[in-house]
Amino acid sequence: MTALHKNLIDGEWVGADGVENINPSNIDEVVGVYARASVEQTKQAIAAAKAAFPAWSRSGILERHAILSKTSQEILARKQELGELLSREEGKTLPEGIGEVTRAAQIFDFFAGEVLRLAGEALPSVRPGVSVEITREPLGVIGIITPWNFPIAIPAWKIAPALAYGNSVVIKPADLVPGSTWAIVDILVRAGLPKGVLNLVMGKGSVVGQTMLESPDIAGISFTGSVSTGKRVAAASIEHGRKFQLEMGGKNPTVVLDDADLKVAVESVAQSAFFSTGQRCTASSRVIVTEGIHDAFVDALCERTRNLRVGHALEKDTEIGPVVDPNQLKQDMDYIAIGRDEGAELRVGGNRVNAETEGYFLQPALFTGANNQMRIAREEIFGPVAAVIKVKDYEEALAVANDTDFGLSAGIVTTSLKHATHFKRNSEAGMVMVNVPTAGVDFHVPFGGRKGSSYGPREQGRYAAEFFTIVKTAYISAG
Ligand code: UN1
Repeated sequence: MTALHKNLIDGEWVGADGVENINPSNIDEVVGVYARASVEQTKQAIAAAKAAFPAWSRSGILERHAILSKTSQEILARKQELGELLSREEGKTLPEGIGEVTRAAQIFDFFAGEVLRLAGEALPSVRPGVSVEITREPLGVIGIITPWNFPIAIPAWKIAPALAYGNSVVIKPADLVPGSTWAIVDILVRAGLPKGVLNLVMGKGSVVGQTMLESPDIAGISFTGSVSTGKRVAAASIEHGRKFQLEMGGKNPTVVLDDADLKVAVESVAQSAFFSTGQRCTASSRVIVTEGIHDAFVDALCERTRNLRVGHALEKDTEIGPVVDPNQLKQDMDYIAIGRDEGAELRVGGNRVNAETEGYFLQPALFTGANNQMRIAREEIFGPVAAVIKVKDYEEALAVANDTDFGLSAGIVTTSLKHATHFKRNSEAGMVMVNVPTAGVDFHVPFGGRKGSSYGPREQGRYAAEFFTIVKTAYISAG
């Protein structure tokens, strides 16, 4: 019997039954059984967070620092075990799983430090004898809704700043991958978090998420997920006059210019397009290549793609783990068929792969001869599928790169300082990558996009304060 992992509501672990969390590398393997919260339980969690907020918002900075720091240390000490759990529930390879767990530890460490650096501004008023103080205060109850593709890093980069700045939290992890979030909630509680400050409500978006959206007691929602759900978060939040922050899709370009170092270009594109099974909103799915390097680059990228080892996430030689579930696999396969119908040439992959265990294995698919009007170049697929688009020169490459509804991350591979500098300034993306992959970001600097990719303040680094706090301006006279 697999033990039931329960929800955490007002300091109590609650739940009588749950659903199985299945390993996409081996669908016969149950990773664990996880409770699903009801509407009533979600309401109780929100009420608990509301009740816990006044005391927590006034807690000492040393208490908050110590809890976040201890959490970071335990996550790091258990990175092998938690990395395996993550790889088993989500399907990314073990090195990617351990890397993501390490990132979560670093994020808690960063925000443990930020607690000690909370500061405001003091300045003179225009009125003699009066001074002005500008401080940041916590918002209240933060609702956190996270996606399945980064089961520990994204919960960490929302929970850590929320708590550091003195907010209480209700978190709903993705129904597909509750295990990693359950583990960090357990660690935070044992690190000394007072009851009610952090509440975990695993379960379905239509039940748990919807109850959160409808609650007048949630002061801010931080969401990462699909564009369609993001729009619902926005509409419901405006209704309640609440703050919201959305990270949604991407259709990230990588531009490869004639003067690129071929090896850097191939590695950068293979990594951006296919690693983590392409299941990153920062993945690059449009590869925009100028004509002078096009054929040599395509030959080298085809070779690299063909040789990518797809298999069980925990196997030593695996480079690309399985797709997360049957729905996502169907979406990937549908888009591969759409690409062919649209007239792009499927040069490598796109077929299901067998392994010793039954899982959702897919050989990364590379299209060439695509154009930017095709659906495979406009819609987010969220799988290991990329399309090469041939262009004449840098100017056309930049125009094609920017011709998209999204604007999260954009890469360029070039040895030209002139073009790199121009691209950095003129790309309509929130993050620009010069000679580095579009995916795989640092934990201490702002993360976020433009256009249809994001809404609201940036996440991560010191910029996280923009969302998780509210500014107060005080005028003080000695009287
Ligand atoms: C990364 O590329 O390192 O869901 C992070 C996503 C992003 C996170 C990407 N929010 O893919």
